Amino acid sequence: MKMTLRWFGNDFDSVPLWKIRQIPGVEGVISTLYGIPAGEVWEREQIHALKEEIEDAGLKLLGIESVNVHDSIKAATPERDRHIENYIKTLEALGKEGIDLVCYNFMPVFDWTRSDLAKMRADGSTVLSYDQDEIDKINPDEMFENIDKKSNGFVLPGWEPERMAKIKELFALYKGINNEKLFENLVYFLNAIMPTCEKYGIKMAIHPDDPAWPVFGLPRIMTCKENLLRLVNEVKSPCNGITLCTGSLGSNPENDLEDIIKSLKGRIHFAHIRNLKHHSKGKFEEAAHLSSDGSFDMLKIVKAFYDSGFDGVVRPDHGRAIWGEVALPGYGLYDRALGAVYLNGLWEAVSKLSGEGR
Ligand SMILES: [Mn+2]
Repeated sequence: MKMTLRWFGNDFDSVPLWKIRQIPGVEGVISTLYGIPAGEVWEREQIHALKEEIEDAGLKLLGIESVNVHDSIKAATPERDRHIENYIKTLEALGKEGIDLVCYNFMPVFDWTRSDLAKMRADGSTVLSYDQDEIDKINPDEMFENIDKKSNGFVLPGWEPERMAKIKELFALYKGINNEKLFENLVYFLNAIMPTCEKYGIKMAIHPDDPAWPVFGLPRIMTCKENLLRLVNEVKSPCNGITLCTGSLGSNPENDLEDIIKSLKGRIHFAHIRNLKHHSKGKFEEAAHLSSDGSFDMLKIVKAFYDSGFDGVVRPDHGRAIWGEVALPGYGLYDRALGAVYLNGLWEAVSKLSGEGR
């Protein structure tokens, strides 16, 4: 297992690389060229510069999160093939730079959705939270305004202002697209890029939808075991795999995380491991990583990864805002560092107790 932290680059992240390097057990970062809009080609020189900057800080660039998929591909508009060609060019540039892991998602219009980015907890920390009743009361424009106002001045991944300016157009694009059609479009995209992924050994890792159910009437497909399995079976190349995000899949308490991890043995290319606290159906907040702070048994989750032979890249996911840190909501240094160390501790325990010490 390779422990990493997500890093958005010097221009966007409040956390410098040298601080990440001082977290015990963190080998590298997962990063992206954050300023490039979905659909544009990434130049090899830009990727090389990012890699060099990270390596100069004594870390490795262990994957990209994300290379975003253009809406024309998700909605199968006439421009999709041109955008797929661009995506392939980006993959080639990444492959030539030795990058072998790409996380992406296939959620229409919005990336992840939360109703509050700074819910106050009893101990004074704040967390991201979700309440379906709140979401039902607002329209997508208000949603964007809420998110934008509370983002501490940072640009949040998936909520870039230039995208949100076109929100009505984006909604119109998905008229008539149901879950089945969206799934077909995903398979079309994957079949088109797989030869390039195979050539360069790039593992594609789709991120589950967050939360794991339809929001604002838009279709959502990466929500449960059945659909994840359907995807890996439909596009059989080993380069087609999953980002197993426990927080996203676990937003629906009916998803049995251990069972999903075991069922996807060999096809999980990347893991986001975090905890959630469920309040009632459709209502949760993001807890600290520690099991007792939330609703998940983190030891059992880590053991399920270990037992299924997982040996890939891991990162803690959203953290609480603690100790007065001002950062991108969910992406401060302190709580994610605690998360990384805790997950490393669980992994060490599981691995040594198994007698293998892997
Ligand atoms: Mn995640």
